Amino acid sequence: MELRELLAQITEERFHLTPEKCGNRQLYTALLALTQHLTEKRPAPAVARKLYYFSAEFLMGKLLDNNLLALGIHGQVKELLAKMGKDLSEVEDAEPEPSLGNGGLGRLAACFLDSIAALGLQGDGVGLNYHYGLFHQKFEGNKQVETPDPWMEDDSWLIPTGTVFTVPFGGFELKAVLRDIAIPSAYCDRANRLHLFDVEEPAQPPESGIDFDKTDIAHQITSFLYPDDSDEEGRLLRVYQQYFMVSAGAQLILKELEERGFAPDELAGHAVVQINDTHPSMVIPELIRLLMEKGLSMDEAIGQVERTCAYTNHTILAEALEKWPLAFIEKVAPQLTPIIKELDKRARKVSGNPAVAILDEDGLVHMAHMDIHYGYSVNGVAALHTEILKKAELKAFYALYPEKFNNKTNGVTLRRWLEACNPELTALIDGCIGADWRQQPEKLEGLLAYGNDGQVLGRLLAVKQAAKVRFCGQLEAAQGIALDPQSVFDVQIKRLHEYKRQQMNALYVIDKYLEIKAGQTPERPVTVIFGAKAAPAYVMAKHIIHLILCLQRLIENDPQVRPWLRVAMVENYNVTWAERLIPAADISEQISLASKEASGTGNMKLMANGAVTLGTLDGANVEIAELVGPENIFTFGAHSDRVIRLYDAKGGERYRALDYYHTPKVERLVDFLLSPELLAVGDPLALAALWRDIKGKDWFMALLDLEEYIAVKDQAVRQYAGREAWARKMLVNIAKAGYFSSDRTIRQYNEDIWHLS
Ligand code: 26V
Repeated sequence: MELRELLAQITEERFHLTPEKCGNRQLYTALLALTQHLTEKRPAPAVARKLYYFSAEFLMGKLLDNNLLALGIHGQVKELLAKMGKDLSEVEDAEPEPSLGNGGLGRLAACFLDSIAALGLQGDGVGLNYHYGLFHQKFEGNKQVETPDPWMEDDSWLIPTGTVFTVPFGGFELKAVLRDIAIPSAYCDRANRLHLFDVEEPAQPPESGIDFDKTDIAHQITSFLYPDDSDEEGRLLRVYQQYFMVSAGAQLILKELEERGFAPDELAGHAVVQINDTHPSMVIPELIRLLMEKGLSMDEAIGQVERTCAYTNHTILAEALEKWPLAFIEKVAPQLTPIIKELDKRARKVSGNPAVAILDEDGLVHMAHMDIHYGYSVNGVAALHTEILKKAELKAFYALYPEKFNNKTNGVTLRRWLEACNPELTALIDGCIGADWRQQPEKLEGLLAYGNDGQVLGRLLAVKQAAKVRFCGQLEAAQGIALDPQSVFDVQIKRLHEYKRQQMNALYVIDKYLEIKAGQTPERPVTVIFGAKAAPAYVMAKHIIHLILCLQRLIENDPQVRPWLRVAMVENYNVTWAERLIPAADISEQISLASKEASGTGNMKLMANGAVTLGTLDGANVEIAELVGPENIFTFGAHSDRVIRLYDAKGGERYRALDYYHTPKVERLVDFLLSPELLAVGDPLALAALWRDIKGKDWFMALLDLEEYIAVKDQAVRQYAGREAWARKMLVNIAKAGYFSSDRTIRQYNEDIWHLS
């Protein structure tokens, strides 16, 4: 049937209307149904070994646009709607964004599902169906306020499966109901699935805010992603969530193994489990338990599982490496405690070093340690990150199991992060080098031939300018802030965390503010744009948001400064906002304290859209710098080895914030937090707490790199004025972004770890 007829049939059945008479919302649900119908017919890829990608987060973003592209009908649908006087992008505005993730780890999982399907590999995601997501962010009184983010509607991408598993908790059981989201392949007539587990009777959203009864496990377990863990009830709830996810997921794996005609002792030959950070680590003891229930001995069960599971580390921040009290696991899933004790006993036979034990003397279970002993692969997510794991954080493990360690530098799907979010740039690229780069992203390097082509460089600048103008319209409609599209768009979009150093960027803003007040204007007007959510219990992160919003307010009210310097913080930053903002960015802020950012993936998306990186030599920035060369990136700051030495208690040189504070420039910038101007718009207690912390502690060393950061950023803004030379930098960045396609990353996972076909 023709698309037009199919659409007409759906709108007639649902609304008794022709598509022409439908509103955008009705058209959205009709196109959702049409897409689901076409995807349903696609079989899963058939290969010997099937991947299960376990993750607490899948930050999928809206799916209509992506799925229309994958089905190859995006152009047709757009045209069809245009003939009816409708605009596909307005129809897409009606789609809610699934709120199933927090940051890079969750978005990486979504890019990976897209690439796994694109490459025709058989691999499904396994996670939880959170009803109210992380949270919806609002700004009130220059502060972040959290509310639930209910994204599920009657018409949604979730497909009921009828599959239900029983998850046995200490003292009670819960049914885990499975719903799927289809992941159609962009290049073959196949589809994979994201499996999301839910309870039978989910709770209603909280009346106000995001507080709820954290002891009501039966109804609340799938309410929120990362419920507040600042109290014991919250931490227990996280363990309940994790066990719910992995027990149901492990049961699914064994059910599918049986359906495919294999015996439990053939698990490792036919399934691989990728453990995305430590949230799913209990899948290891749970699979062992279930295999023993099916008749395997402990030795056999462990043997299968250690050839099935592989672990990816996404962070070296000590506070983010999960350690759960064994007593929590005893309460949540008592059937796992004897298995974990046995795993610990066996690990202690491999090494007597207490640093690699699973259970420590405080009764804490080190989840990553369990993954490393009982998985066959351990990978970091950028070259530098993997080296730091081997040399520092996981040194003792690397000595034990050098063959398990490998690097898989992250990537992003250029289908969403270039083709879909920036059709104008895509058209320009296609016009220069053809369309082959979609499946062979390294072919983007063909753009390098246009480095001296004034016409192409001019068009590149025009495409960027148009994206900036478009973004200004979107921001004004949402938040009533009208930005100047002629200014330099300096963009920092990522989770709010002290190690990412949004506070250092705020200190740059203060520096420019004071200069302009003193009559010294920058080469070009600059707009510093932020997007970030702070974890609800992370007090210092919330203070930093407060500082940024106060600076935004202060400058908006100042007619002397406003023409030269603006600050804009996007409310409820999410995938949809990223898709609007990334095409519009001139400068990509990647300024984490060297050694702390495992990889970063926003850095990759921004370079692919022609933003020039201003960054430290951290995470994947190192690889970006090597690829684009020193003329096409602005780097600054202490190197990772020095930073690691500064943290080392035994080292000679220790970092003391006060030493860096006591320079005439830095002191003035930091003390501005307590200036009458800022106190007039801000909360004195919050600003004073932040001031005290930066001056007296500054754990992530913003002051260490501050002066060099300001100098290099000034230089970037000056260079921006030389438009053609800047356009050449943009071009080189786009040309070199092919390496950061997640298709490349997934090929490497498959070749080195998964061996799916
Ligand atoms: C952190 C937090 C912070 C407080 C709220 C709860 C919570 C839960 C998990 C985590 C760990 C976050 C791990 C993570 O997102 N890592 C990021 O992974 C990206 C993909 O590999 C990588 O690009 C980023 O550098 C890394 O920070």
